[in-house]
Amino acid sequence: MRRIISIGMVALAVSLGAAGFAGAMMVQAQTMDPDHERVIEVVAQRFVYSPNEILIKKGEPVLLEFTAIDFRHGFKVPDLDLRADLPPERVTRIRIKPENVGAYDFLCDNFCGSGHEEMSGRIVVTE
Ligand SMILES: [Cu+2]
Repeated sequence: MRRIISIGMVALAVSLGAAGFAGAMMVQAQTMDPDHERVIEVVAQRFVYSPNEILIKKGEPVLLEFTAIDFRHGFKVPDLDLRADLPPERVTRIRIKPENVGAYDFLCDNFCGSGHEEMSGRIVVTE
């Protein structure tokens, strides 16, 4: 009788422990998610951004890391009210977290040569 009770207690302790562990994992996953930025590296050079299409989920925090190869290109997203210079000597970081679904064109707004007008791309935000 005593043995059965003690085995029962162990089983209860083990199941409570497992539940506690699973709970801790879920809490950790939930608390980590909102701050977890996805890093997207973008290279800017005459007269192209690569990638030139950037896919983001609505509400997803993203860190754009720009490396300009050959010129102080610009990065402008008129509809998101964003712009930055991209000096070639360092990485330029821009954080975005788009809250609305849509396609947002971006372009180079520092004149960089005869193909400058073609230097563009778009951010596509999906549900
Ligand atoms: Cu440019």
